[in-house]
Amino acid sequence: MTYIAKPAFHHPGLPKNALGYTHRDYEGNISTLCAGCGHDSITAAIIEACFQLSIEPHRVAKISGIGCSSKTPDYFLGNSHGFNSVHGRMPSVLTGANLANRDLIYLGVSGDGDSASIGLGQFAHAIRRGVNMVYIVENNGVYGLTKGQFSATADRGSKSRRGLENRDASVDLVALALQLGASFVARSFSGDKAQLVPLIEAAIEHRGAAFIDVISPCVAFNNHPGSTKSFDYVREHNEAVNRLDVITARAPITVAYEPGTVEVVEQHDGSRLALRKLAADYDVHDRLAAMSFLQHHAARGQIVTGLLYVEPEPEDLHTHLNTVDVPLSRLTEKELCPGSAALEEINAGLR
Ligand SMILES: Cc1ncc(C[n+]2csc(CCOP(=O)(O)OP(=O)(O)O)c2C)c(N)n1
Ligand code: SF4
Ligand SMILES: [Mg+2]
Repeated sequence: MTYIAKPAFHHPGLPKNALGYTHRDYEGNISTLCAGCGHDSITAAIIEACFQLSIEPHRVAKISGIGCSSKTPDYFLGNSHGFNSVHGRMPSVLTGANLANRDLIYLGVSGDGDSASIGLGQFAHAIRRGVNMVYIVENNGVYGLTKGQFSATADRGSKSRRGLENRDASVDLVALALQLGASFVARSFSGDKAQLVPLIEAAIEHRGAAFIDVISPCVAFNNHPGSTKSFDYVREHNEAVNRLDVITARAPITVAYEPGTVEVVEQHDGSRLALRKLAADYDVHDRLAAMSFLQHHAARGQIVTGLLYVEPEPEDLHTHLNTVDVPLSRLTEKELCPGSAALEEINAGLR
């Protein structure tokens, strides 16, 4: 973590959002990552998405594990709640926080080592439980922080900086998220801000388990020929299936579309996702087709990006558990201790 705070002053002419905040109000401390690291671009995309959505910073909880990627919450939303947890344990900490206070927006930030190796079980259970969150993996195919060992998402046959070949099969977190029942699944690239920002906005608006795998090149250890997570490789093999515009319930529709050029997905909170299709045959509501589409393209070395699957009416963990609408953290003694008569009735029902 860095403690180099950014100076608070800014140009008086900076654009403001609906809350009167500038981008500066969504920034954090100065990044200590390597110059050019893909993770810094994801930080910038998160700042832009929160600015665009006019989110009140105190309504966000950012939770991460350990790694260069997991350090990044220090570099955005400096006025939000934050918890830098233990390696691979972000999902369970986030699940617990979400259960205690359902009113916050949960932003889980993790790495491919953090989520696909030590934290794979944690990743699986948070997704299958439908925790209402935005789960971002900053995927560079290596353990950046510990000097570039292959991670579990490194593709078979890809090469390390020193020429060593990875012989193991790779874990595809997008395929897993689809299989585990995530209600919003996307893949993007840190070098494509125009694609990434609306995906993050849509994931924040989504009321269920939203997963975004962002290929994020590590310029220090995995940006060479032979790597399949380098800037050049991803640019050459990127197959975007759609482009997204997010129209929130709060903002008026300002974009005019030709009929038939977009599919508008209505979400239950009133927001709309306008999808401009790039692959004509791609259906974002067909989980099985998405899985097979991904596998077919991966076999040809292509990286499919965009919004890959979405459920417009998702259910989350609180629905599954039938919890009360009020955050548990705000329940008073009166609600928590309904008295001995109520206890007697429960006991009688168990006899
Ligand atoms: C329990 C535990 N085991 C191992 C480590 C050492 N360690 C720190 S970060 C890391 C991997 C980080 O990789 P990733 O999540 O991909 O993040 P990146 O640095 O690539 O962004 C490891 C193995 C640790 N901190 N804690
Ligand atoms: S080691 Fe890699 S992942 Fe870590 S800050 Fe440097 S470029 Fe980024
Ligand atoms: Mg990594």
